[in-house]
Amino acid sequence: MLNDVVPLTLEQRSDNRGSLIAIEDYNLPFDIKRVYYIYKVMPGVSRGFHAHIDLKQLLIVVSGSVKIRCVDKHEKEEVFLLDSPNRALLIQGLVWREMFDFSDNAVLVVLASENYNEADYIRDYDEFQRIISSS
Ligand code: T46
Repeated sequence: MLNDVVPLTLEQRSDNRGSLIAIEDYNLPFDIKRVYYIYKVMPGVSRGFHAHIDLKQLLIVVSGSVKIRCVDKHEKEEVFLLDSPNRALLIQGLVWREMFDFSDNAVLVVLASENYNEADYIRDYDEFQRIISSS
């Protein structure tokens, strides 16, 4: 298991009309300050390639599928497949992430604990390694 990366199964309410999933802040280890979504990703394109200094996020693929490669502060690495709206990935520490293999209908929704702040990004892998080796 990686440090600070937790795959979650969300509770679905399904009946003969379909399914519904509700996410409320009491289900999360953070208050939601921002929501963004990524879609229409071109075939073969990868995104991410960064870590955050202080951000907690819940990633959910509400349509299609995406793979997410995470590297934790011990430089352990794992690839997670999000291929169902009831699967989510909680990322809450110094974790390098790369999203790839987006299916053509993929919609990745992200709930975040902080507003957008470019200064919170570590976009250089060498810098990420320096920070984790000194933390
Ligand atoms: C992450 C992964 C999963 C904004 O203006 N506001 C925002 O809230 C975000 C997230 C981005 N932007 C701007 C910054 C860039 O000009 O949108 C553009 C694309 O962002 P970026 O290249 O950072 O997108 P990804 O897909 O590489 O990474 C995003 C998040 O930035 C990141 O926090 O964890 O999704």
